[in-house]
Amino acid sequence: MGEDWKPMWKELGLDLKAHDELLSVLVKFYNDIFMSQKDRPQGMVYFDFVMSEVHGLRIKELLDAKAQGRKVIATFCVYIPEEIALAADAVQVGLCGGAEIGFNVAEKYLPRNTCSLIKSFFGFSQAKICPYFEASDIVVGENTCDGKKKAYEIFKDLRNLYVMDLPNMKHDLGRELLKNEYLKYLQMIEKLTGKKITVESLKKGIQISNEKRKAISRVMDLRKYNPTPISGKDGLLINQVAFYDDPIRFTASVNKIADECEKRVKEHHGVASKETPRILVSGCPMAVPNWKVPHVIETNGAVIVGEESCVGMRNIRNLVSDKGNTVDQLVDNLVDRYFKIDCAVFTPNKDRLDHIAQMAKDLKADGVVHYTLQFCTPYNMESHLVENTLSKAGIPLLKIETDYSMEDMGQLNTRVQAFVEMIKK
Ligand code: BJ8
Repeated sequence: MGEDWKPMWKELGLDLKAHDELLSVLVKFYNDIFMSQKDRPQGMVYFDFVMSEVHGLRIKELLDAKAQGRKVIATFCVYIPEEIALAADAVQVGLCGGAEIGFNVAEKYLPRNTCSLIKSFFGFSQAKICPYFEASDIVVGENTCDGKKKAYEIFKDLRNLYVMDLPNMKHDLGRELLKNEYLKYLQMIEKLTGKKITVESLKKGIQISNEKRKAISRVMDLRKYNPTPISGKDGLLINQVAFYDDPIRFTASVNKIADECEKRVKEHHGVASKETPRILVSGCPMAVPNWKVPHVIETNGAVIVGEESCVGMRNIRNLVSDKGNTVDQLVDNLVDRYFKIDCAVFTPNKDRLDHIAQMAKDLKADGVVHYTLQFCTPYNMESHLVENTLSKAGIPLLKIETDYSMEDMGQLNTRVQAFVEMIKK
């Protein structure tokens, strides 16, 4: 980090000692995992910079935005439409939740057998080490898995929290529920920001979010080529940064890297040889700095060519139409897109099974690694159906159930190594 951000962190009320420890671990982790990669696209320099300033310059930007009267909305789920925040000139950010930090504090509130993602968001906030949290005006939760749902009940006493209800089934009543929830949410955001959302402002929000999705999709689509122009770790990083960065600046940077990757594809310039086994990773979201499994895969002789995840394809698939003359029509368009998200909390969830098989085919994956967090019932249960689907399609699968600790690294390395050997051409 270029500047001394300590006064800013102090003002935000962070625990400076614990935060310093976190940063020193993260910097080492980042250097080992990302900077050790060879032949990365030049454009990744931007993402390295964003990550180096993720608790510095970006937080300063959020505080500057607040000083200008804008609000900061912190979210945990890709069902919360950024378009609405943008329409009210607010800033939407995803919250930290990818490291085994503050678990001792989190376990004072939550059972030990809670998934790492939930424990991590609790831990980060309660241990006072997440500046995004401290900078936010409101935290928006959602009624998805039981773990999150019940955790928010505890969390509401600790924070300014808004919880959105979500349907569990994709029928007409479910769609109606989602639309009502989005309309209610829109009103809440108007009240919070003091800004009226108009047809024009919502269209602008839709366009900004669509451009972001289109840019990420350009890069992700190029990974189908062999050799693939970008590593899985860098692909994941782009998907992760999407939740923190300014959307317009982010989109421009991603488009630049897409141009570079297109050129690489034309020149057959890849990050791994053509013979390298190609893997699609599917399952639970991987929030920053959860890079464990991708690192294990890519240091065991394979390359990741796609992420079937909310920090991946689920966040960018399908655009929102900006056609409509009323806010209500535009909210309908939002529902059209978001209702298609194939999160495992929905039942039945055949779309996700089809998407995994289709992605594996489109990206020419030699195998799929299904990644779940321990105690994540929706994704763990659904992995059985994923296995059946992929087995019918003749696509090899490795199921990994893990957490944020490093205790199973030895076992993971052995299992991934054996899987990579098996799928070698
Ligand atoms: S749309 S995946 S972001 S809910 S890993 S907390 S499911 S027990 S994160 Fe998610 Fe929205 Fe769905 Fe995506 Fe629960 Fe599982 Fe933990 Fe999870």
